[in-house]
Amino acid sequence: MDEPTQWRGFDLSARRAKIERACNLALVTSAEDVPVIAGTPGYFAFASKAVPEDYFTNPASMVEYQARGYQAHLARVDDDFVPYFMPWFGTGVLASGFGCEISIAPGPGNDPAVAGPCVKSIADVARLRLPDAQRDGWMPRVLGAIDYAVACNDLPVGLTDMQGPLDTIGLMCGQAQLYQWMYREPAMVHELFDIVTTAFIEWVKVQKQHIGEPLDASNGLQGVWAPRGIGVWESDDDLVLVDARLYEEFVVPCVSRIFQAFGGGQAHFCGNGVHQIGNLLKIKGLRAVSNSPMGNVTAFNTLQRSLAGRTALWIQDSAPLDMEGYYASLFAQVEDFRGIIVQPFVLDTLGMDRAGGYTVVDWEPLEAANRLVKAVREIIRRRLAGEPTGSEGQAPAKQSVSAGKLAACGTEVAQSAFTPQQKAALDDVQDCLIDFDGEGLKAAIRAALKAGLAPFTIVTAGLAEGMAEVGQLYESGECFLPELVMAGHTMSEGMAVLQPLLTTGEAGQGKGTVVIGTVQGDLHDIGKNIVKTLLEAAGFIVHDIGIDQPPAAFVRVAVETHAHIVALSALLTTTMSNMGRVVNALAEAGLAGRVQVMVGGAPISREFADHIGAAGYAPDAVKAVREAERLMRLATA
Ligand code: B1M
Repeated sequence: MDEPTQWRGFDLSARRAKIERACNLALVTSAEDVPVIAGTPGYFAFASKAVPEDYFTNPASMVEYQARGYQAHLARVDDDFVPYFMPWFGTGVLASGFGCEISIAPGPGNDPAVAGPCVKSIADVARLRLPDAQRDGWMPRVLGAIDYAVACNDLPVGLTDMQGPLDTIGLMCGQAQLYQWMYREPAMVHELFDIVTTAFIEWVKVQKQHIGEPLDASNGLQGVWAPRGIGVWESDDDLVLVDARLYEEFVVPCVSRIFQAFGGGQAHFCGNGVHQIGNLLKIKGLRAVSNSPMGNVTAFNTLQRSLAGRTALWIQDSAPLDMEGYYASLFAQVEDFRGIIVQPFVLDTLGMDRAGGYTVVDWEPLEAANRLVKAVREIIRRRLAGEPTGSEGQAPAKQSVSAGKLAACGTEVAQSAFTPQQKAALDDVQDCLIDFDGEGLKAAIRAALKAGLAPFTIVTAGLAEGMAEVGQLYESGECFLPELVMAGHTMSEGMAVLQPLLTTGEAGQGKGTVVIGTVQGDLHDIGKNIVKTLLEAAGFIVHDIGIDQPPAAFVRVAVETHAHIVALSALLTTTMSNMGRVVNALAEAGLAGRVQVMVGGAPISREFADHIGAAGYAPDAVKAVREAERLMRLATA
């Protein structure tokens, strides 16, 4: 690759040399050695103000928009950014090649994403074929944009968004389904990982052919120019959701294959992945980790110390509101700055608060970027000089796992009320649930019935206690989403035996009809699906209306199903306000008071729920069941 030494009069070689030294883990002796790359509104539509309407349909529009932005950035921001054209078509391009539909919410500030799974059964897996990049899904759009940029613009061209095998398969199957298959159909899941990994590698090769770049280097990986030896990146966000054993078995070999095909690579994830550090270090060809600590300083410190001197670490948060305070606390314990690249995204409309959440900002991004670069360099300078960073005495940032423990849910039943035989039967019920042994659970429930226990007692003192134990393990970080999904699924199998035996009075306790969905503009559904699984497992009738749902859809299904509760999920700060619109629409339809609204999702808080007039709120799926039960008690009081 013949790399230009300058672009539109801006020097690129000094910037590249600095990034290369960091990626090669060169010693850091001055703050100037640490690359700081402040991605001002680069390629996302999310939280951007001025993305043109035809951004995703007209390659010229996308290329010109980015080129204008980078030129303004280079003229005003004193950082280490190396510009390149990012053919950005959202996070679902590879999944779309396998048949997933892509959806894009109307209006500015929205990026394309997968609208729903395309692999719904084991038979669908057998039918999967390697995508043809010239024909399938959104791949031709990416190639069209690359071809246009290569032919008609002077920007170097990089790779599109590269969701890795775990994320892509999660999008193709739906994470809840994938996690069950990991336990129940491991051979088939291995096949899936194999075909998606092959497709991933082929897809990168095709892009590189069109770009004209070597396999083992790149003009751009997620905002960063990459030197020889780092030819690819993969987004591995879902690693925070799964436990280390599943990740090692299914994912590590595939990412190793990918990185080895391109000389080495960068793995990206948002959030706390401390439990996967051992696995990350087992990935062959891992040259860099890109992580958004999202406010979790404790997890960042563990990650940083474990990677120091072994791989580069690109720190990729959304720009924090309190730039000085955030980076002071993030770097307060860093002893070794080798390999660190500070690479925040400075969005037009949103910044990160101290807890890692997002809030609306009113800053001029280029000015904010300069402030950020200055703050980061000053803090690193102080650390290297052994001076205080200024974070001393600040409240500790978010801890890695919630310290709160769940009280056992369900009706308290005095253990002494049971005979030894009944006690043993209930223990069996709990053990089978915790072992995800559906058949064993059904047998244990039958044994418990034979021992004279009432069906409702088996639910509360057996299943619910077992579920509470899994919930505690989840909350303390000892088990992860796949285990929560499996426990919920196993509980549903047990409930199928008990359901017909529950008398109306018993069944009425804590049960009801729920309409659940993700609000308009939001395509995240992993959390919503877990909440649904656990509500069903607890005996609620749940109507799932899916993702990106307008207020009218919630109202219509609530009326049709005589729902007691409408449950709303949102993961984006930009879509939270759509929850309030559902509350208003229900009131306009005359359902206020008759239907309780419950809200949840990472950016949602009790205060926000109160603010929009939602009666219920839960921070996680385990507590969502208890909150739904509380709302039912309110409704029947
Ligand atoms: Co997105 N994403 N994402 N993403 N994504 C986040 C949420 C983000 C925090 C990442 C980041 O910036 N660091 C950020 C949101 C920032 C903000 O606005 N606050 C973000 C962004 C910006 C985006 C895009 C805009 C990126 C882009 O394309 N520019 C884009 C938006 C697409 C769209 O929605 N229109 C996007 C896309 C995606 C993927 C498609 C790639 C994928 C979603 C796949 C899917 O859902 N099928 C994805 C993922 C996976 C994430 C992260 C990595 C994980 C989210 C998740 O599923 N967590 C996330 C970063 C992170 O958190 N590490 C990120 C696990 C899940 C179990 O937790 O959903 O919180 P959660 O659910 C919990 C509780 O919140 C609660 O219970 C659940 C279980 O305990 N809960 C409820 C949830 N709903 C509830 C309802 C209730 C009660 C409790 O009552 C009704």
